[in-house]
Amino acid sequence: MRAELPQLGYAYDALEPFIDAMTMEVHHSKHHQAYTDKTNAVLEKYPDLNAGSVEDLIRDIDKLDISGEDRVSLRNNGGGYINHALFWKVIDPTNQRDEKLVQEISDIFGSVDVFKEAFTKAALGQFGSGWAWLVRDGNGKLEVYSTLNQDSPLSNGHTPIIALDVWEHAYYLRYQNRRPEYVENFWKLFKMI
Ligand code: MN3
Repeated sequence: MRAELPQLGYAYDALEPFIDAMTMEVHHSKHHQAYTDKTNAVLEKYPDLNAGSVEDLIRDIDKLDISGEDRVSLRNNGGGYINHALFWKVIDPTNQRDEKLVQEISDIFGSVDVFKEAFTKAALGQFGSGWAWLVRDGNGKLEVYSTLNQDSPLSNGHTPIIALDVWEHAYYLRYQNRRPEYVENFWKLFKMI
């Protein structure tokens, strides 16, 4: 198995003015490409690893029969690979409002606004580099939290639904240290709810 850099499906400038074209280009063609290449560097060492996808490997990251060093690399780079693949879909400007998800979020959190507050708090509260998530836990219940570095909810047995990259490389060119403004603008470009 090899990881392939997924195409965005939209132009680098499609999220202007909320996410600038240069950030999108560097984020996709440099950062995501690097996670892809480093994931493949580990996979090439283990041609017998029986997995259908990088998602499968990250789900089972603690059980894989690989060296400690390669496990760390796969957690970081394989995690980066799948997290960004989801992120590009989450921020796709052609997304439509998902009425079923809106209803489910309202049922669990009370309202979409209360959910947004909880998610924003997770995004701003993540110290250093990481991600904010809406996930479905092992029982199918929606939950909000953040993770450090490129750690994926899949490794917790959870399924990620909404992902927000809060690494500085995701916003620094336009927002510098103003993460709150970046997160506020995420809600303006986000079309699923
Ligand atoms: Mn990133």
